[in-house]
Amino acid sequence: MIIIGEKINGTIPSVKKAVEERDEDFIYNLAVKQAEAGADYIDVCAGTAPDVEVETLKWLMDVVQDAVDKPLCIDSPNPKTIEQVFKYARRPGIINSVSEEGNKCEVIYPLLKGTQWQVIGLTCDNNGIPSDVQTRIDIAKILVEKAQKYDIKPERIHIDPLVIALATDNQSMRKFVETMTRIKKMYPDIKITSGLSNISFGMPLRRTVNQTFLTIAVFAGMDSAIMDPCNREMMATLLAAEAMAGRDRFCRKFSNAYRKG
Ligand code: THG
Repeated sequence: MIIIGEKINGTIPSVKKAVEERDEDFIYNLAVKQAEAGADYIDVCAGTAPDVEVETLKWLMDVVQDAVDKPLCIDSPNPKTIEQVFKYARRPGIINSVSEEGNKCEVIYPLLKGTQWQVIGLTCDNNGIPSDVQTRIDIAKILVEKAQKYDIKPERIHIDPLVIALATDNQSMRKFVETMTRIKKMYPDIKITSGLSNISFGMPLRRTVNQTFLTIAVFAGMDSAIMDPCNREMMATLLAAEAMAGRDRFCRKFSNAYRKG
């Protein structure tokens, strides 16, 4: 599993405060802790108003890159922001994200041409998140076909099928799995990613629901996860699910992580 550490996100109150106070130690520690816990990429999201987003994101990127060697996952809904901060990344990472909303692909894809950067593609467009599987697949197809024009191969693309809360649509998990399965059949080298907490909005016992989501998603073949690697229960669930999915020979990773003594 490719782990994208989600904790440096300005929508989390403690992070928002640290960002406003330019508390370098706080952000530095979040980066180090996530890297030590197993993050492969460190997501950075300013979560601020667009007028200060570039400045904020540049600061976050500098602090994280001084702290750890892990590549960044640059998280912004504004393609113009990503375009402006892109040059401050010291190594190729992941752009989070493009979609069929507005002109995102047209702004982002040219930046990635001829690089090793990867990109997350959300299956939504100007009409929002489709509730049906077929429209999501159609959007994923457009995102991949547009990418091909810039020599961005499917192996550099993570499709995020955008899980809808189970409390809103009781078929949401089934739709997620079907979307993932069909996209992977079309593009065997593509990666499927997701956040882990969207499924449980509006439900009690959210942690349990999120862990169950992860278990099923891993078993169904999810390749990357935007998650909190410092959440020990979630990480244990991940390793157990990978073992059950046949992705951990001799349960070695699981045993090495949790065997006593
Ligand atoms: N898809 C893509 N990008 C995304 C998301 C997605 N970026 C943002 C978001 N969803 C993923 N990031 C977060 C970050 C923090 C939390 C949830 C999603 C969060 N954190 C709590 C905290 O830190 O206080 C609790 C963490 C925990 O207990 O596990 O809720 O879906 N492409």
